Amino acid sequence: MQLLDGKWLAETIKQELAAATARRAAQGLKPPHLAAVLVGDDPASQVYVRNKVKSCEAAGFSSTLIRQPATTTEAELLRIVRDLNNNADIDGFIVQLPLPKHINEENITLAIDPQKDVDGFHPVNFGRMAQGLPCYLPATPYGIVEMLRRYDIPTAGKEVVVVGRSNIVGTPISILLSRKGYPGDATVTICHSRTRDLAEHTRRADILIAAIGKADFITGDMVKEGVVVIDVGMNRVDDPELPKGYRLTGDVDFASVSPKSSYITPVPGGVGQMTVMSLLLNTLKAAEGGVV
Ligand code: L34
Repeated sequence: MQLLDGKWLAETIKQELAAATARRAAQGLKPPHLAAVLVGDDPASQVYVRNKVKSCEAAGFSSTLIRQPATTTEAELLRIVRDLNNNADIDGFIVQLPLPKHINEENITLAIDPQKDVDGFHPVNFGRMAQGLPCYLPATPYGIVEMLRRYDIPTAGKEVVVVGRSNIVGTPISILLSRKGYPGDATVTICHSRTRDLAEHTRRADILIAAIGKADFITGDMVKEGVVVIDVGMNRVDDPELPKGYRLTGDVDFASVSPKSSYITPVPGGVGQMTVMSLLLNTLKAAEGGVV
């Protein structure tokens, strides 16, 4: 079993990004500038956005964090989005999800200028991704393909099983891995809450991608020997013995699955780290003239 070390890869990518920023500076170009909008005080979102801002600093990027109270109205948030669309100094921006229930996430996503949509959530970017056109790839799927690429894990002809069909992970990663070329050319199965006999599918997987949102859901008896496991889960489980009061665990039961796997991502230190780096890679592309 070999760990797919997201933390180490993220450090490597940060150095590459810092070098790119330095090359830009030598040409008299400004650093890439990312803005993030954080509405409310969801504790996990605070951590994720903080990691994004810190990574910007490490890569020499500029960043702007716009914090809004949970009581922000949809109209107010739409105004912030439009201001960011029109702000020539900002290369790309994101609105961290989830949003408070009284705000319609779809309306917000649709209001973002696709050229600045470094999350790749706008239907224009999603559609371009599905057709293999230049686009901003959504951060988590981008992080996963980048991880497969940098660890030289073959995908052509492989059985990939994706568990979960969300718009931001399950659906786009299944499209990316079935597209022509590398990392792609795989035979992809998407499983979800209505799948009959989930384990029958997961046991066939050469590459298993778990994006369900249920702690330790995939167990050792559900995978075959030699499987490559990508754990997208980021679950907080109460643990009063720990200083934080919780521990972080993925959708995969690491203890029973890791002995059977050839490669596996840890949580934390796996896919989450790559998600943050993908956002920065997209922001650099945006600063270089965009892709849409
Ligand atoms: N708009 N909303 C928007 N874009 C995104 O790309 C996201 N996502 C997901 C949630 N909402 C979003 C993220 O940023 C998930 N996500 C994310 C980002 C970073 C990390 C995890 C998920 C991360 O840094 N994970 C660390 C551990 C963090 C901790 O200690 O809690 C890790 O090592 O996995």
